[in-house]
Amino acid sequence: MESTLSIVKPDGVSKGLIGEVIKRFESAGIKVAAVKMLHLTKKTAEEFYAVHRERPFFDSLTGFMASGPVVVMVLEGEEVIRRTRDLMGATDPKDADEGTIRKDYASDIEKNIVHGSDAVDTAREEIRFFFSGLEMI
Ligand code: 3AN
Repeated sequence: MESTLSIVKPDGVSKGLIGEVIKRFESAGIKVAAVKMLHLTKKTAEEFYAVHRERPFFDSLTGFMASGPVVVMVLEGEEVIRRTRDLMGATDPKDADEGTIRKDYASDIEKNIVHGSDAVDTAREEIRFFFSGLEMI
């Protein structure tokens, strides 16, 4: 059993897609182990995306992530990291496969609706960033 962190980003929340994103995951047999809504500060978004600190899009990305509420969740299942990312589609919606969340709803590479951890170690760190053990089922 594997765990991952997913975020419905501010564009997903404002477009009314919280339920749709969770439905895509649950319909694939993925379990929601924890979920909450937050409005990140710019500083918290910068801490979360610290690996991208040197990238040219860092300021814009973290500003966007702090622009409205997000829904953060812990997902569980076999190979859930890869499966979640398959359901999300490529980072840039122009490259995303048909039927993926980003292909269907994302407007561009920054406002791409949803986040999913990319590896076991980053998933562990990202889950710990947002959730205490007590908050997980
Ligand atoms: P993913 O979320 O698909 O794992 P990462 O980890 O490479 O993608 O990038 C993290 C986030 O940074 C993306 N979800 C996207 O919002 C943003 N991002 C990545 N590349 C760019 C870019 N070239 N321009 C603007 N934003 C980007």
